[in-house]
Amino acid sequence: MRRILVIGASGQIGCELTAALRIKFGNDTVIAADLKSSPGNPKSSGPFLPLDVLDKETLSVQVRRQQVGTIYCLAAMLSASGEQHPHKAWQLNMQGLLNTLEVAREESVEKIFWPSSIAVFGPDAPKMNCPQETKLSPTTVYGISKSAGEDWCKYYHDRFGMDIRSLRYPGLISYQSMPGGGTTDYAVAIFYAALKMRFYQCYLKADTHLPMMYMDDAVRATLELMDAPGDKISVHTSYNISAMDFTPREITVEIAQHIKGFESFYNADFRQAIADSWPGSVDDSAARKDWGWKPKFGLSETVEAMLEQLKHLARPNSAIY
Ligand code: NAD
Ligand code: AKB
Repeated sequence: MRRILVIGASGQIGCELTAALRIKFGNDTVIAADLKSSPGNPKSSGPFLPLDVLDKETLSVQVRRQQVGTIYCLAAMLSASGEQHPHKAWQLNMQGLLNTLEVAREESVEKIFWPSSIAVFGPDAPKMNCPQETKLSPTTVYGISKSAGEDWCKYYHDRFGMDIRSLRYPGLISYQSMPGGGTTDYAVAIFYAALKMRFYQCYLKADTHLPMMYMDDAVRATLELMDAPGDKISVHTSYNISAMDFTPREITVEIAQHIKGFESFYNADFRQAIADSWPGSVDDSAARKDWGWKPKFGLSETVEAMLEQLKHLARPNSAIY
């Protein structure tokens, strides 16, 4: 079997996706690559390659030398950091993808996964149940790079017949590593604040509705999409996928069911405008129809799972029930 290369393997998704791929295909088959290595996770022990996705020559040499047949290209700068460093975000998000696509074409890589985001949608898209096909018009550099990236993926598929698959992830909620510079990061930070301090200072307004997903569902969706027979894939830009959608007020109420007295305070910053430009929920019927997507975690299951995994952070006198 040709090997699997995960670029951006030390990030929020990368560390969990790499672990899941190693369980499925074996440790030595899956090469984790990143600028930096991740803190040791016994499940994710296996080869690590220091790699800059912007260095096309080295990427090319490694894909050939390591006999790579599948690439997961996760390296990117997310929405909030992207607005602080627009040119750096564009360079990493676009050139990183183009290097991956071009090396994959030159080295006959069989399959590529590249994540898009709900950030492809802008204020002109429907706010609720946002359809697969609609006017995108993103207003952030991150969203523009994801929208252009989707078109590049379709171009390489249409022109060169390459097998490239993609999901428009919503905000992802996980406990193994902290999220890196997104607008939806509050939905992770809130658990740490709830357990350690019993209050959370939120940078979004209380009624900001956004689509979200628990990491177990996101990893499973990725593996299921990559396993689907090629003739089931009808979307060659990127699939909408959905699991739950909620506001900061709603997740606060849900967490307070488990942590007595927990409350959030709201002080919106520049990330409010980013969140306001995105839909509150998306329609994932194409993913459900084409390759059988079905989420397992809603808001209450996610809150229970996160609190169970992070309960060691709770203050000794905290009442978690
Ligand atoms: P992250 O910021 O946690 O991880 C990105 C990783 O890429 C980091 O480990 C970083 O060191 C690495 N990286 C940065 N520059 C690199 C370079 N030049 N070469 C190699 N590696 C480099 O991001 P994440 O949350 O894990 O997101 C992964 C992908 O999923 C991104 O493309 C992101 O746009 C997409 N996505 C994430 C979410 C989410 O909520 N986490 C939602 C939608 C889409
Ligand atoms: C972000 O907030 O930037 C990411 C995303 C939804 O793409 N979590």
